[in-house]
Amino acid sequence: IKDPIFVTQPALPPLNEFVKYLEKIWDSKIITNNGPFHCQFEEQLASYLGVKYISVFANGTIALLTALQTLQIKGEVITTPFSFVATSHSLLWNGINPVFSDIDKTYLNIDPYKLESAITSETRAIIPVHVYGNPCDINAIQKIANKYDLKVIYDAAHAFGVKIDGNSILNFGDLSVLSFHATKVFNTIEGGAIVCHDKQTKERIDFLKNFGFADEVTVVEPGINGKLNEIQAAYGLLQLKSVDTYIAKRKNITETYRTLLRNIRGISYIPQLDNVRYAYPYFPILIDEQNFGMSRDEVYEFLKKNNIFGRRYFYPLITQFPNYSHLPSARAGNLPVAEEMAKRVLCLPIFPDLEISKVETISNLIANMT
Ligand code: T4K
Repeated sequence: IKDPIFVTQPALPPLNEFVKYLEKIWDSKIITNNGPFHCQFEEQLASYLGVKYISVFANGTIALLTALQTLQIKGEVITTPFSFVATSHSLLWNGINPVFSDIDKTYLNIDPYKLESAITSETRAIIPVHVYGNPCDINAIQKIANKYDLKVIYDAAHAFGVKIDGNSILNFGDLSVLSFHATKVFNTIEGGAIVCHDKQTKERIDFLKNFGFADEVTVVEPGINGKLNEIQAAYGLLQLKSVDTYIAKRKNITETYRTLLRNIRGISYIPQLDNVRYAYPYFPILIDEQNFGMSRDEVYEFLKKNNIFGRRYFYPLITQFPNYSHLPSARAGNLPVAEEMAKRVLCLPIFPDLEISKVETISNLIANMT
């Protein structure tokens, strides 16, 4: 392969269309602070996603921080070590103690059956992550949350457009947080959102993302600046028109990989459920060194030499970083499945403009590697 292929590449809206939106912004001189594009974007997003209330943000991390502020979470929060580090950083920034609980072997999401043993009298909430857009076991998690009176905030950074039995995954838990980063299925360059289920909470989130201002002279909370500007909101509106095409292309790539890598000893991937509508943000494979004959890192390096830049999301585990490694829940042996999966996983390139012939080349390379 001549030109490098990265794990992802953002899909961009048509430039001529974007210029038309820019002209409107230039004319109005409203460039941020809850402007017309921002309002329209929230409305259309809610309708596309099938959710009642959404508040868009400058990025997913500030949305996560604000979600915790919205519910005034303190004390301990249980989360997964198998995620992007922003998930647990949002806890440290809020002065909350993260408690890590292990993941399940099949979907690599937090394991509800192990979760209960991590609960203490200080636990206030759970932050599960729909890793790679695969839905968590939402019913089992909610049952535990109800039993112990805990809040559930889903890190849904990977779960844009995901539905279960036709219902948005974002309708579960108390809040869900999205990321619209350039590397995501739906991007506004940087961006994110919080989904909530009632008007009052939406209002509180909107205050919190605007310094806590309720009106010109009233500050009700120590809010932050989490606002998305008009240019990115306009870009987002254009992206919404194409997102179904992006998802269809990702689906085609996923199906090609699944077919071509199906019968390779030592390579497996995450199963799909019939009642889920996926958005295909990543294509992770799991490499079993004994059966495949090469370790995950050897495969990663081999592909790199061939100009194919996969990524080891999520290695290292969050619990291996210095801010977390000293925590009791990060101790060796507490998270055996996460530790094993972090050594085995490799995300292969997937993005709307990736040609199927390239997917075939990558799959053939893997098939003939050992
Ligand atoms: N929770 C979860 C579960 C998350 O995964 C994330 C973000 C968050 C929360 C936080 O949301 P945000 O605050 O980011 O909205 C990327 C992203 O920066 C990050 O958004 C994402 N998760 C994470 C999983 O991946 P890197 O360091 O891997 O990205 P980078 O810059 O190496 O990009 C990967 C490849 O994409 C590059 O090799 C080339 C290509 N690329 C990238 C960019 C930025 C492009 O072609 N064009 C581009 O503009 O973190």
